[in-house]
Amino acid sequence: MSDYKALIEAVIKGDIKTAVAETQSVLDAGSNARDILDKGLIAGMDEVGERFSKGQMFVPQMLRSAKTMKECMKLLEPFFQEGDITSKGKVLIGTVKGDLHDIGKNLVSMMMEGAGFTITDLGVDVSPESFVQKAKEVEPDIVAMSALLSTTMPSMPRTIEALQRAGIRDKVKVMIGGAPVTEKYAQEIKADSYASDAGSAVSKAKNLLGVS
Ligand code: B12
Repeated sequence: MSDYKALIEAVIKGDIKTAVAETQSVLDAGSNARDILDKGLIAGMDEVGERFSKGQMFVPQMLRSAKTMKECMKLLEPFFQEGDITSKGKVLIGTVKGDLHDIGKNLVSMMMEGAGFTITDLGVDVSPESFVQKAKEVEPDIVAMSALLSTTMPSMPRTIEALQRAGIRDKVKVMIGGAPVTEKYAQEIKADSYASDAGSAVSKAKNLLGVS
């Protein structure tokens, strides 16, 4: 059993050098990438969120922790690739308008890509119009939206309405996620699916499209 204490501490401190070295060292010691992600990196970011809520950490430190996590994720990325040859389906993904959080969205993209989906990533702060425009262009099977702020969640139903107005709502499945998003909210806004983490996002996407 690996101990992720040092990695968690390095993520909280935003100490990129130590965090990257720790990630490599637990990988070398035989830990699996999924464990490192969940029990090391995400556990560290959860603590960052807690401290931010309590006023013990501020935006610049939060940003530094986010950068640290991103650098560590680069080392884990190859382990999430399953190497499928044929695409399981096309996914258009983005973080909704007004929202700049992209770590979770990138993780979902990465895991989906690893599981064999073809990803078009619109990045962050994506307006309903941009989702619609790109959806017309790439004709995705799934439109996936991420929101990390309760204030940006309403952009999800707005995007669904925009897809409806453009006549493409029936041609795509809509999947949503992000820390404040819930299953109940997904039902309220008539999204087709919700997932609480990147792993279940993959299995739910497969279910939605009926692929294995
Ligand atoms: C890092 C961070 C930042 C960074 C973001 C850097 C980046 N490039 O992403 C920076 C510093 C920029 C930032 C800024 C702000 N932040 Co911030 N941030 C965080 C923090 C600490 C971590 C988020 C994170 O990356 N988590 C790790 C990832 C892996 O988890 P995740 O995003 O939840 O994603 C997982 C699931 O949710 C799911 N998922 C995510 N997206 C999707 C999409 C789909 C389709 C599916 C199926 C699943 C899915 O799968 C993911 C992987 O398992 C959180 C606290 C927290 N613990 O969530 C606060 C937090 C989200 N931030 C918060 C706030 C308030 C802000 C600011 C308003 C602060 C300010 N005063 O300026 C700004 C807003 C900027 C903006 N306009 O977006 C609040 C939000 C409160 C709320 N509910 O509205 C939080 C909760 C902190 C807190 N406790 O108060 N933040």
